[in-house]
Amino acid sequence: MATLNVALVGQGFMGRTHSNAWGQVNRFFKPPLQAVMHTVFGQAEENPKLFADNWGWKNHTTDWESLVRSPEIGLVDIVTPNYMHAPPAKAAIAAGKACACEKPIAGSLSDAREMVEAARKANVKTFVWFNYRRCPAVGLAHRLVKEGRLGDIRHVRAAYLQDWADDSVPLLWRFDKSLAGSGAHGDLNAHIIDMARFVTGQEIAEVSGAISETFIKERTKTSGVSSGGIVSGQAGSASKGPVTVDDAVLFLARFSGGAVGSFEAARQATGNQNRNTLELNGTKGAIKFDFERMNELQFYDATLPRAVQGWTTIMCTHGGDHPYVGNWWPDAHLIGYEHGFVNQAYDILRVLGGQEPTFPIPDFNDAYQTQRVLEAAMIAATEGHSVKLDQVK
Ligand code: NAI
Ligand code: SOE
Repeated sequence: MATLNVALVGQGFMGRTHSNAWGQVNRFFKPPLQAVMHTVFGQAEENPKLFADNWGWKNHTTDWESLVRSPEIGLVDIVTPNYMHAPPAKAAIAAGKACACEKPIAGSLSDAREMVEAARKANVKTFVWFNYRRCPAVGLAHRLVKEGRLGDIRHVRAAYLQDWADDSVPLLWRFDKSLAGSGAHGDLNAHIIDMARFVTGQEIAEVSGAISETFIKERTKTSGVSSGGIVSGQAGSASKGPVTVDDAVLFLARFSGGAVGSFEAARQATGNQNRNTLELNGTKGAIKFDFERMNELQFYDATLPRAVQGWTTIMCTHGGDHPYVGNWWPDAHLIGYEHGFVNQAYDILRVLGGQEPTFPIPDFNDAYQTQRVLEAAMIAATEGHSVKLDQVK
């Protein structure tokens, strides 16, 4: 069986999910290439040896620059903070490697553009981990829209609401514009912009009515490295520093196919812990997805006689009918957060092995389209006017 040597750059929260994905994918799927967990990079103080031993990486290093150029590596997978996506990605691409990168593709539109350009010139395959596309319920929503079951899409209602960022949380990299690019916007709106593009099959053509707010203006400084979660183990100190990103960004959008939509990303939306939702209303039907109930898709079939129209809850856990789940457990045995990443690892291996992915998988250019929407919304929020996407390059 042909193999692919994978290098992982970073070992924090996403380092753990991606390690789990590369470790599971060969067992649950039959990819055309078998993933080999070749080498993980971590910073010295993170103890990369311990991480490698725990997750099954054959080797570990504290030198990412040599790793991403190593002739032994076939795919470089990047799970560092947003400002640190472009440097390893460009180095890997220049060395002719396929490259997978966490979302948002970059902290800035210019970094994203350079990454796209580098990949185009080198003609290498690239991937971005918009993992919610790989939830079976989201895949089913994409399929229903494509089959015309919703008719013409009129409304898109997307919100990604979390509530972890109260004032006890210290000044993580996620609150620093120079490291993250933006706050909830790039972190969460990036996901729902991508999901909306994926499920509707439409591009966002214009953004307006944008609002950005930072409720907590300073936080206690922190030192040390990621403990593998978002905030756990990150103690603050006595001194404070400024928060330079948003806590919440909301905006409206017009889609290329005529739909209108709203987007909301928030980190202090008390009561919503990881509530990533998408609702579409079409001329023939509607769907609702909520990641807090990720195994379910709500479907409303408006072609049925009025007397029996109503929301149907579909449990997307049937192998013959729903994507990916047939490779996991017997029908109706639920899956969770980590499975989306394994499903994506499978589709990456399919593409690199010359096969079609289960569903379209975002490459750097695709993720750049999402980054343009993020940028348009920031311009709209800052300058107070609508922005047409063809003005944002
Ligand atoms: P984290 O802080 O837990 O881990 C970051 C890793 O990068 C650590 O190993 C750290 O040592 C390393 N790192 C930091 N600065 C570095 C530098 N200058 N040079 C080399 N290595 C450096 O961060 P987390 O949560 O894993 O996020 C990483 C990326 O994954 C971000 O782009 C984030 O937006 C994305 N993410 C995506 C998620 C998804 O659902 N797809 C979920 C969480 C994060
Ligand atoms: C924190 O907001 C976070 O981990 C994001 O970084 C991820 O992208 C999202 O999927 C879950 O929440």
